[in-house]
Amino acid sequence: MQRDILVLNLEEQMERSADRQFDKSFADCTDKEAYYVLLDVTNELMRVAEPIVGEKKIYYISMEFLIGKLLSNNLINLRVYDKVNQILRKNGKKLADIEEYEPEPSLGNGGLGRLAACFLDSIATLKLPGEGIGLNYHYGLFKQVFEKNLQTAQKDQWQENKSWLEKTDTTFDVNFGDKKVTSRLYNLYVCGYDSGINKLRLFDIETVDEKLVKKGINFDKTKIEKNLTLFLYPDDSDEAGNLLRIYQEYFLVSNAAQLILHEMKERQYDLHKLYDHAVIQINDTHPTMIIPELIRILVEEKAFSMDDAIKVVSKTCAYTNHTILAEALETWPLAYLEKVVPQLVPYIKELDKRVRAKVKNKNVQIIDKDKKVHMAFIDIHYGFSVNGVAAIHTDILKNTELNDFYKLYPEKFNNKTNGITFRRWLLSCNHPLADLIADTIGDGYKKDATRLEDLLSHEKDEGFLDRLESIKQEKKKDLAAYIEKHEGVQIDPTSIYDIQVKRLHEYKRQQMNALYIIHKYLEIKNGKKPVRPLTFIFGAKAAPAYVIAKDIIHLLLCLQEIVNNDPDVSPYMKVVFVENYNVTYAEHLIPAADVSEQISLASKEASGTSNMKFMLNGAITLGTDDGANVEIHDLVGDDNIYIFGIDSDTVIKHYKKADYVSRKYYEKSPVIKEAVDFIVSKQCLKVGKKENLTRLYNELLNKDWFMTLIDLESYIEAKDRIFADYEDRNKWKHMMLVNIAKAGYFSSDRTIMEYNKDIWKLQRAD
Ligand code: Z15
Repeated sequence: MQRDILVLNLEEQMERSADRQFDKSFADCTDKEAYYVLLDVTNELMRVAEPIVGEKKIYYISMEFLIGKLLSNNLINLRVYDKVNQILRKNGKKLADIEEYEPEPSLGNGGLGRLAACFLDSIATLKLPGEGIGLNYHYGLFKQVFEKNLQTAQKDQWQENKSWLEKTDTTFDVNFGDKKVTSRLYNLYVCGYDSGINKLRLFDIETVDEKLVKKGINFDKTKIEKNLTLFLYPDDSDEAGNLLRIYQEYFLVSNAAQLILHEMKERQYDLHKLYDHAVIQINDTHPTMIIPELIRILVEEKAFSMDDAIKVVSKTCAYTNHTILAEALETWPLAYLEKVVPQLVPYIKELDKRVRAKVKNKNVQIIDKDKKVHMAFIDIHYGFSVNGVAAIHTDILKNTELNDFYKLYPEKFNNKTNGITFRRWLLSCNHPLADLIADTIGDGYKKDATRLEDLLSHEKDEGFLDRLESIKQEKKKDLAAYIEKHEGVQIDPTSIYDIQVKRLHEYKRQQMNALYIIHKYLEIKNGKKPVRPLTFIFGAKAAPAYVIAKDIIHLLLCLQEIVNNDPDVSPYMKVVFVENYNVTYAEHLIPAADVSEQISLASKEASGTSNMKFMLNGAITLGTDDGANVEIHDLVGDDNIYIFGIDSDTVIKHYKKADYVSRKYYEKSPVIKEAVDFIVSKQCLKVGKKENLTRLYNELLNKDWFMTLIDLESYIEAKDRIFADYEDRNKWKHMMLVNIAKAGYFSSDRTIMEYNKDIWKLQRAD
């Protein structure tokens, strides 16, 4: 009721807020002031919305929640988006301009963090009681700045006095081996689409000292009281941690455990039945210490026997694995844990002892012979569910990577193919497309994404197909303007937009895309011009400590300089590496894409999620049969996707036999040789640094751990073919239609329904 009144009087609310905050009428507010007005009234609407409650709750614990800007999304989910836009128009304002002033909370690195954010949206939309538990980093993922064609990192200043965060009175003591800190809880309201409110709980400490930050993102790593929640770790899938990371992880789980047990007490639940009221989803191994921590508290403070504590906790915790890359599976030296969390060590040893008593196989022991603790193994032995994030990924876990565990606990293993929230990745970032779909098949698809298949009956509907094409064209124009504004580079909206955006990692093979660009450049130089201009767009951050990843960025920035400034070539192709790729940038890039680059080495990308976002927005996938690409391929069929390269079985065999020699491919193929050699050519060295380019060249020739060269020729073939097919406009529009129509499966609503059916078993709150 209260909500309805607020919505009815929205305009009045906005006027009042403008008057209170800025002492002027809303129409007189600058766009920045208008943002604070909308923030204020939207927060108010969320405060009065219905909380989602029930007997059992999911706690999604994660070191990362890459939530992105919240204004548009909250307006959509609160069902006031159209109304607000109407009021804005009346006052001579545009939401797009106002949103530019909203800082993006980049509290995650990439896929894993963004997935957590999509899941919160779907959990709330499906009216499942649940919350996210994470950290309130003062600086999110670093801001990327290019200098002399190199990546540099600056701190990301996202927090402002007025924000979506609600400061609470809840504080907890957190004890480390050598110090004690006090936490404070902040709430961020998560509203589902046309449903109720859940919360994201973000913990912080008050003693953080932002002055600790020196040049760029450097700071004193030893002053834990001052730096604990200062920064999000800028590592994605590898290069992780040290002591500070363990302090952060324990800070997270200690707070989570206290919050959960506090809620159980408030509701007077019997802790022996914890699993009837709480299910904890452990997002990668980062929050694994929640298991020994809960066992410790139950034993030491709640008079549980060790047996009972282990039983109850094991029935409460479930683990999601997001990678098979060995370097990303956390193993902490026992000595580190003894320093940071000595109170957990006896429990970890006890868990290890019980495994040793039960199984002989040394490969499944928690503490190995080098006294390293395998965090994933704690999750698998002492959680009730282990899931991978795409069908092929789960198969690899079962049959290869975690096979010894699968043989022990076949019943624990299950697959949950990732998904994305259509509210952000369609309704919010591509309104015209969402409207066209609603005009064509009704808006049932907004709550049941599988209804998108109804579009298939419009495959001969020329009116529809033409509108589809013109919306893509409109989005390509918008992106050209955005890129011109932010990068100072002009691109041609009639060219083909080929886009690869994701973290920079060798396994994702941006270097292969670079080699194609070199190949195309040389072809054009030799007089072979493409029928239509091509625009190659990249966005990616490299972990600051990941040297080769930064070298790949360097190469691409050098290519951008060479290609765009060459008058023989630039009319036919352009390269743009956008600076500081983040969720906001993704929302501009993805709707404008023609070709979606998903070219990881088969078996290495657990799932990928941008592949789904591109597909939903009508881009065609050029990819390997890896991660969720496999499922996209199955859904759209051979005719609506471009698959190339060796398959995952072949890759795994090469690793097993250790028989991949990249130089062989270089020596055999003049095309490959020419492209690789260009990296250290005079032309490249003129705009780039010898050290970086030579290092990358040598890496490709002597190591190439992710097998770029084995796939390069088949990549070139497939990519030339997809560009040629773009000219068959009817065929292309039909492919767009099929991709959009089949994207419904990748709604995170579907993913969450599966988590709930198989793992969480919560009641919907209605
Ligand atoms: C990360 O973003 C992913 C896995 C990790 O182990 C870490 Cl530390 C970060 C990604 C996967 O690389 C990607 O394939 C997957 O789609 C995503 O998690 C969400 O599951």
